Amino acid sequence: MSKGKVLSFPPGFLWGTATAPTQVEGYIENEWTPFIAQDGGTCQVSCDHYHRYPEDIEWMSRLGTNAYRFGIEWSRLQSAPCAPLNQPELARYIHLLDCLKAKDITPMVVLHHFSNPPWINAAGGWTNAATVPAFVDYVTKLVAALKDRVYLWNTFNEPDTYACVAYLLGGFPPQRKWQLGQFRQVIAHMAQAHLQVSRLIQREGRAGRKPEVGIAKNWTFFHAYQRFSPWDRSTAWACHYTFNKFVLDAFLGGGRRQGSTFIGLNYYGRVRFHHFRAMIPASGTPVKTLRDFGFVCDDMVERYAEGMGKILPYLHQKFKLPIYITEHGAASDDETFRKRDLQANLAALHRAMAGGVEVRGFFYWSLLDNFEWQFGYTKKFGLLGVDFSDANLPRTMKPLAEAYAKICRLNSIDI
Ligand code: GCO
Repeated sequence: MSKGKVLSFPPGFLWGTATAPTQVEGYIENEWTPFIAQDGGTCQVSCDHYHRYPEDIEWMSRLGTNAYRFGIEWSRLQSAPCAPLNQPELARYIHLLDCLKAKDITPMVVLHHFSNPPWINAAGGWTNAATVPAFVDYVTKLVAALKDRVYLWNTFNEPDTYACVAYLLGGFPPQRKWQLGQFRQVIAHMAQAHLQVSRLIQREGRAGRKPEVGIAKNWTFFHAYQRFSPWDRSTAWACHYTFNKFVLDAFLGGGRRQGSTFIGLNYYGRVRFHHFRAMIPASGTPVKTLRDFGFVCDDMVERYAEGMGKILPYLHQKFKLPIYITEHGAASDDETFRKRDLQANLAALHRAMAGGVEVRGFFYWSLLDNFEWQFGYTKKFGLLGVDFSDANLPRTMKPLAEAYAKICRLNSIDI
């Protein structure tokens, strides 16, 4: 129920949407191409954003967004280590950037979002130290080609999620389990690559304004379901240590902070542990069971809007860098629930900003219903629905999209 209060955001605040190449483009040759998700789906066509980005940009404009966070797929641009960039593929991304510009939509380019060229995977992916110079070579060429059009660069999307799900939980290719050493190697190599390319971007990049660069860190709160259970508490602590603390230190600890001009925060909610079990739908506990425990969840994790109000001041005080919410969203068929979730999270965001945290933009995950990795097409995060049963993949506005369009247009929320 609205209390009739309006919370305004500062002029120039970026209101955007976010996607990732493997999740929306289709016609991609990377480790996900042969991967069959739990629902039998593959990323092979997905939303066909590869061909249909002009139409999708029209939708963004209709939504009133002024920013778009999307990935550039390395496997399209280089066929071998240090190869020159594939010119037709580069031209397609340049055209996409020009279409955005024509609609006054600011691009934020993601350089790595859970996928690698096949020749990188064949050589051990990010467990191999040689991937670092290969990535630096790629980014050097890409930045030279795009620097007049792009000033916002996001190097790695959720390195913690990638390394964890690929090397500890076995959900992403190469589907390894409990390889803690490899998990740490991947993080260490990505952190080295981040430092090298972010120095390069800060030195080289120019798009009429100073380049900005940072990672997107997925922050999840890990809590014990029973506050006094030593088992639940130690599991929660171990997850917090491994996925939040260790990863933030690797990328931003000590002098490494200078490598970033911002922090990208992907924030969805929390995971509580009960008898060593993660009490979230994404780990297989049904939403209905969780409801009986009194949890409020979307189809993935527990919602925890107050966490948005906690993590922002924490990151601000610790790193003194501006923040972009590079992802927030909810997967559900219940649009009323999604609207409430968005409103609660934006209200917490607004409070944090009023308390002095500099947040420059918010990107809703996601523009489109899409290929949600190991879960396939069952998790509906889109502002726009996509009918995957129709070969034409028609897009339609969901009620949440109307609500988000109003927020973008007015640069404010009603609570
Ligand atoms: C991630 C990614 C996105 C997901 C989104 C919803 O967090 O895994 O950045 O690719 O689709 O977060 O789970």
